[in-house]
Amino acid sequence: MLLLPVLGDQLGTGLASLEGADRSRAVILMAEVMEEARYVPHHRQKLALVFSAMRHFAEALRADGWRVDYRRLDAEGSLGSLDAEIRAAASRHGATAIRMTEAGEHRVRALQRAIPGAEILEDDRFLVSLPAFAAWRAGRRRLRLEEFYRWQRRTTGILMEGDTPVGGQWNYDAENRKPLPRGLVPPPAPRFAPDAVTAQVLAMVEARFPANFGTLHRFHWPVTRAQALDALADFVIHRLPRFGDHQDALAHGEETLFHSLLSPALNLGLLAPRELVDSALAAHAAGHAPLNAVEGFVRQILGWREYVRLIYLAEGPDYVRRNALAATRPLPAIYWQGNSGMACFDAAFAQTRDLAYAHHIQRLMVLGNFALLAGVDPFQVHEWFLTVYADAYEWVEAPNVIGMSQWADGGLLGSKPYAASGAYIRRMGNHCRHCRFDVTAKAGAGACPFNRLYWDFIARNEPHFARNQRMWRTLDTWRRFPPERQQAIRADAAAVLDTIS
Ligand code: FAD
Ligand code: DLZ
Repeated sequence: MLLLPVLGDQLGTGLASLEGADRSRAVILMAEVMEEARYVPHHRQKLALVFSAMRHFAEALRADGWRVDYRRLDAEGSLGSLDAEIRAAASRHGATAIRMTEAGEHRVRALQRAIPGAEILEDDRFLVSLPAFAAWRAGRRRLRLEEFYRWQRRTTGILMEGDTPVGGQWNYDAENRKPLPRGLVPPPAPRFAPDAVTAQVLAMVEARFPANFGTLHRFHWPVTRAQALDALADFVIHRLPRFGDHQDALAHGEETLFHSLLSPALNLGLLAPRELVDSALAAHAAGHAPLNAVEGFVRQILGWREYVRLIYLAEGPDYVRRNALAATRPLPAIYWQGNSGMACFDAAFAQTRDLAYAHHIQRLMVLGNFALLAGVDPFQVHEWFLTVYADAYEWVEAPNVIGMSQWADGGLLGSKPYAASGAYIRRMGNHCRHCRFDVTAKAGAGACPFNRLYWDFIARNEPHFARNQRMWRTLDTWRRFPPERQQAIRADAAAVLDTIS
């Protein structure tokens, strides 16, 4: 008998370990286990999503003729860890072989490798393999998304005409920074009402994880492949056409704008990245979505998503401990309470709590930017982001937090820190009009805290930024401030940091 353990984020039938297996001589093992539920105290919607999607996938496999041994967290005799469940199942079924698809996270990869005799296959649900990346990277002085992305555009031929990019430009970033115009109401994202399986899981999560972060009453995530395909179709029809224009926008009272909300389904394996890319390309070919939208979307999937995963894998398990700016402040309580008084921060917090979702600019330029400016320990920031989102898996979360957002890898992933004052937040949306802090004021109790912290962040990290050409102009501005102004800025930042807990 061949034992085929399938992890909770491997919920697609094209999985390498299932390909070609003889169903009459194989048993699939799926196990809900406390160790996975507790390695961070996941948002309760994340737990419900993973368990519900696992249960639905097990049913789909059975309907497809597979024998599935499904171990529920709330059943008698649950063993607590994936390796204990795999070893017990191997003995229960008299397995003569064990075959698995490699896990996404280093932690679970190590656990898989420790199972004697197990065959571990590369996870080919991604568009670029680690060996291909290693070969491309070899000899390069530095890594940059733009170069990786162009390499992938050339390799795949996606949005290419021969050797030139469709439309003559590699990216349309400059067109993709429009705030939401007054009167434009983004279409609501689809909501998938919980069925009986999900309702049972929601009750289990409510009962067993009462202290975890997040509310459950707005759980509407797709939990099956059919629902995930509906979510994709809905995005392509209703939101993709304006995805590019307002990709970087922030808007008060708008939780999802023109974003796809597909990352939870994609990261579980309910959708494949190529499906997303192809749907966007088809919409463009049919004249339904403009090039700036389609290219912007393709860049997120073919570019960023692949790039961050490969950096995570290549850099190894210690990556999450990098702290290039030597930041040590404990994560402030506002990240758990959402009572900062800053309209942008508290709005991002509230939807994180209620949806287990915030869009990219909220994560990067509000929640991440604040931690960066305040000098929060990047590992604590990493643990928070890994905890609070429905789409959070270390392979994608850690490079975004440690690398992109906190610049804790010293510029391996991104050329300069995503640090900004309140002026950026004001430019990209209308939160500041709803805020009790004054975004036009630079210092003092009533001034926007992003303003009060920005120059202190630059000053604090002067020695690091002196080595970074892209920061020279900013450093130069700081150095031209008269000493008394510099002192006042630093004292004001110290005062705001004292009040943040
Ligand atoms: P859209 O805006 O609709 O984008 C389309 C798709 O592109 C996403 O579904 C996602 O699969 C992909 N994508 C876009 N940007 C990125 C990126 N930077 N890295 C990887 N994939 C990307 N993404 C996660 O999937 N899990 C995480 O835990 C996660 N943590 C993040 C933490 C921080 C601090 C930052 C700055 C970004 C993080 N991201 C994470 C990336 C990005 O913010 C989310 O993928 C995106 O917000 C998901 O929402 P969406 O599906 O509506 O995305
Ligand atoms: C995220 C998660 C959770 C909460 N629970 C389980 C589980 O009980 N069983 C399981 O097989 N997988 C779970 N997962 C997904 C794993 O954590 C995921 O496979 C690893 O993060 C590796 O990427």
